[in-house]
Amino acid sequence: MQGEAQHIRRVEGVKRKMSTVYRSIKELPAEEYLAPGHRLCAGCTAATAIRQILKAAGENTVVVSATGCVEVATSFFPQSAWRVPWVHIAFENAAAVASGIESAMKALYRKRKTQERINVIALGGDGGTFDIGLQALSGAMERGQDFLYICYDNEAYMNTGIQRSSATPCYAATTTCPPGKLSEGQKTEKKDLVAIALAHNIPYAATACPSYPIDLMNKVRKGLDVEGPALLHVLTPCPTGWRFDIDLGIDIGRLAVMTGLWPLYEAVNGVTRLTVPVPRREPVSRYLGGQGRFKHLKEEDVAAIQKRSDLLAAKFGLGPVRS
Ligand SMILES: Cc1ncc(C[n+]2csc(CCOP(=O)(O)OP(=O)(O)O)c2C)c(N)n1
Ligand code: SF4
Ligand SMILES: [Mg+2]
Repeated sequence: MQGEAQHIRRVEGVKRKMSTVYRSIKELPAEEYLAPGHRLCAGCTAATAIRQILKAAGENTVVVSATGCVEVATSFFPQSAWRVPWVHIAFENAAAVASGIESAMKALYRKRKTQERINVIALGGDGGTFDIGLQALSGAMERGQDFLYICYDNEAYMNTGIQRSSATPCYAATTTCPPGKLSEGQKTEKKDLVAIALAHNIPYAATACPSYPIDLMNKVRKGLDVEGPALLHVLTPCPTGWRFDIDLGIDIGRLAVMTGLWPLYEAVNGVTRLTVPVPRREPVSRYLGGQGRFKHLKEEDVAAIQKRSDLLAAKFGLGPVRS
């Protein structure tokens, strides 16, 4: 009952303001807030995701960045690729620092020392979110901080050499779960980050992928416009760690969605809705076969992953597998 009461309180606090809704690529802002010349790998879809996120957020935005590929490769001293105010903090405290900024701005506004209402975005990789940053994120969501937390998920600790995280999917090879005689790669299932966020009764949480830019950017707008905490979980295929050709990242992201392994959905005030329909699923073998990290899989491993897609399809209302 206490949880329900808290949820109702949050829902009543949701801003009534309508978000900007982008319908086509032509409507997207031309401004670029991630400068070229950063040092992310060629073909890195995390870079594509950050471009899309910043376009949707606009210039009135502060980004708080946990360490990881995006942070180290965009802030090589004395340069920075960020054209919005940007703070680098430690691995574990992105949500805590974002909370401080949001509270300080709120206090300045209340005391009439500023008229500015800024977007506060905390950004972390899967290691910085699923593992080491989860406590700070949980605290910020529980306190009801008005910010958007974005996890860009390349499914391992890429920046330090492709070590597994609790977002690495079952059976994937990383340097700390290499396949061999005694191992078939990652042994555990990926945590459900959106479910964890929703267990905090937050008003908005969603999945996204830069292969679907309009969907991603509309979700950024909604996450920023809602009052209270919002979370966006973005799958960002990584050519270096997943071992595929650098021109294939967007296709791999599309296949993650079209195989049903990465359903695109949003939960608004506790009501979940699929945002990109999948009337016919592709078999998961198409997604797995394009990536070196799955090349050791046996037939039964692929079947187990197909089963996972079937469960997700039943949960989110995706179509049957294309024959
Ligand atoms: C407390 C702490 N432990 C370890 C590190 C080293 N470290 C820096 S980035 C990183 C990996 C980050 O992984 P993830 O959050 O998934 O981001 P990615 O590199 O994959 O983009 C690690 C382990 C650190 N900076 N601080
Ligand atoms: S290792 Fe992967 S996530 Fe990191 S910069 Fe390279 S492609 Fe991007
Ligand atoms: Mg990572």
